[in-house]
Order: sequence, then C-alpha cells, then structure tokens
Amino acid sequence: MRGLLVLSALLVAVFGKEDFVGHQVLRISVVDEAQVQKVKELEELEHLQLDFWRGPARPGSAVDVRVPFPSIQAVKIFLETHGISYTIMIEDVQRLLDEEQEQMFAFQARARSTDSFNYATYHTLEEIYGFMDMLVAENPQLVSKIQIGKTYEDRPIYVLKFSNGGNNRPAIWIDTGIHSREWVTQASGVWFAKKIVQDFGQDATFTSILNDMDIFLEIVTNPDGFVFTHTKNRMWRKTRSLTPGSICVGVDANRNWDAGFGMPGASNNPCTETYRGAHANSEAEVKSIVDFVKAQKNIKAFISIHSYSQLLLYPYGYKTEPCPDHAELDQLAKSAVTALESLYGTKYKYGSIIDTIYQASGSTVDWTYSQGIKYSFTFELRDTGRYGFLLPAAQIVPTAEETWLALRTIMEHTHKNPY
Ligand code: 0X9
Ligand code: ZN
Repeated sequence: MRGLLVLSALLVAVFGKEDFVGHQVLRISVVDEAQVQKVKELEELEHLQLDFWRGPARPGSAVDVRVPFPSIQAVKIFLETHGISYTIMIEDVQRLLDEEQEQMFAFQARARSTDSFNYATYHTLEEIYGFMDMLVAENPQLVSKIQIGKTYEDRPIYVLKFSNGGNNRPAIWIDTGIHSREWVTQASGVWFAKKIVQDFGQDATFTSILNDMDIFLEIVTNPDGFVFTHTKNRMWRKTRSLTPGSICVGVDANRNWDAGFGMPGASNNPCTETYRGAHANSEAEVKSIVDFVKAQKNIKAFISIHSYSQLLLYPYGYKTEPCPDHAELDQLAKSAVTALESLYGTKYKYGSIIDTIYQASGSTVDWTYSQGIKYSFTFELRDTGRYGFLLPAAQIVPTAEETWLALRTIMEHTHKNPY
C-alpha cells in the first residue's frame, strides 16, 4: 500500500489528476434515530474528507460513503464504537478507475459516423460533442443542435432537437449529466439520441409520437464538471463556479432551482456537495435551461436523469405534501418501472422524491412542475451500489436500453394525455 501511495502521489504531481488509491466505499446501515445522529456527526467532521454517495441517513436505510485512505481507520473505529454496522462495497476506488481508463483507451479510435461510434464505452466531452455534430449531419431533416447558453468556464451548452416538422409542437425534455460524475447518464443520453433516429420511421408507436411532438435532449448538462471528471477528479459532482470568499468550488446544480430554494434539503456551505449557490439560478447551466423552458412554453414532460440507486421519482422533493397529480404520476411511474424491468429484470422503486430518498430543495423537477409541466420525473439509473457512480462500461448499453422502455412509457402517456 505504501508503494502505491507514493506512486499515486507521483502521478498527481506529474499529471495533476486526483487519485483514489486505497479509498473505500462503505455501506453503513442505520437502524434507528440514534445511529442517524452518529452518522450526521461523522458528516460534520470535515477533516475526514468524506464523500457521501448516498444519504443522508434515515432509520432503516443505508448510507454509502467514500472514505479516503487516511480516514479509514478512524471511520471504522467510530462506527464500531457506536455499534453501527457497515460493509465494504468498493475495496479500492482507484482500481475501478484504472479499469475504466484501460477500457476507454482500448476503444480510443475516433468514430467517423454514429454507426461506428462505440456506445459501450465512456467518452470525453469532445467526443460527445463530435457525436452530436455527426448525428445532425447524418439526419438534417430530423435533428438539429441548439446552443442554449454558455457554462461558467465559457463552454457552449447544447441541446439536440428532434423534430419532424411543425411549429412549436408540444415537447418532451430529457437531460443527462447535471451531476458530472454520473457517467452512465451522459453515456445513456448518447445512446438515446441514436435510438431516436433509428426508431423514427421504424417503430410505429414511437413514430406517431414524433409526428406530433418534439424531443429536446441535453446530453452534457454540466460540461465544466464533466471535463473536470475526465481531467482532474473523477468524483466531481457540482458545477465549477467560484464563490467569492470561499476556497471551495462549485454549486450543486440540483439544488440551485427556484423551488423551495433555501429550505432544508440543501446546504449554504460552499464546501459541501449539496451547496445550493448564492441564489436560485446562480448557475449558468441552470439558468440556460430555465430561460429555454420559459421561452419554449410547450414542454409537457421533463425528465432529468441521474445515477445511482434505481429509482423513478416525481415531485415534491422539498415538501412532504403530495403534489396535485400524485395519483396519476404514481400510476405512470409504476407502468414505467414495470416496462423497464421487463427487459433485464432490473428492479426500480418509485415514489415522490422526499418520501423515497430524502428531502432535496431547489431540485430540477420541483421547479419544472411549478411551471406547469405535469409529467416531471427524475431517474436514478443503475446500480444499487455495487459500483455506484463507477458503473462498468459493459453496463452502459443494457442500462440505456432498459431506461428507454421507461422513457417510452412516459412519452406515450404524455402523447395520449394532452393538457
Ligand atoms: O441528491 C441528489 O441530487 C439526487 N441524488 S444523486 O445521487 N444523483 O445526487 C437525488 C435528488 C432527487 N431529485 C432529483 N434527482 N431531481
Ligand atoms: Zn445526481
């Protein structure tokens, strides 16, 4: 281990890439309120540099946390002292990252068309933006690219528009990758884009949807963060904006929306992973979508895709009161996860955000719902924690395929139930 640590320190010095040698992901089971309090204490110990992948704790639930090598002994002793049980989900995070990198290098060749593009590996921002241009060039009748804004670091933010004509048809929105480290989501977004052009004119049901409605697809919703996950820190979640007066970088773009902003379920501390930002819409990546949705006026379904945990969720995230469309959304979620499961047996739970995971304020779909977009959903894709955010590339295509069945269910329902 010592040799490894020295080696990795060297790698950081030479390439400036954060390493995760010896980091473990622990799954902590909390049985009661007393244990929840203990885990919260752990969260507040900033010097331990813990990265909570799933949480915060609720009695009877599990918390997944990445523990840096130097903190492992302290965390395990703390848990054991308080009689809190845990298992090791990932023995060595860096080993998974090395495998991921090897896999990417093996398929480095640049595709010349979207037919030869490798959907079964992870790609950089440049490769994904290249893919988008190829798809548009190959299908000029159906696909166009819209720049909806620019990121904090001045990168263009693109949305693909799939439209068979008409003028401002009712539309379905799908976004992936608002949290940059959730790589299976951007990879699935690429696959969805190809699937849309393949199924149009082939699959009767889908064709009839696209004959009446448009689809907007934002594949890389947090481009700065995504570049950062490739170049500096694979575990980056937030945007890359600077906060005056703080050394910490980034805002949680899924806490920055103007719905319950500032309420419990987000943090006002720039150094946390759920920092909500100085004010609602402070992030260019969020504001660009807000402006687009308001200008568009005709979006009828809004689906925001995250990973991991295998969940299909609907509003609210910031309050416990059921939303006015609760019964319909619950039924639709049930149909969608049933369709998803039919392909590979992958099981999803569904429900409102606050009931199913935890209170989250200022999150995307609470805002879209508040704008009158009834079919506002958010997915948490594979898996349930074996690999977490580091889902092996071999699972990209199966994940995208099964998710597509759920998306289709939501699109069909939206198509059949105009409002
Ligand atoms: O905490 C979050 O933002 C989401 N979990 S994640 O691990 N992907 O970060 C859950 C929040 C639920 N709300 C939405 N996904 N919109
Ligand atoms: Zn997320």
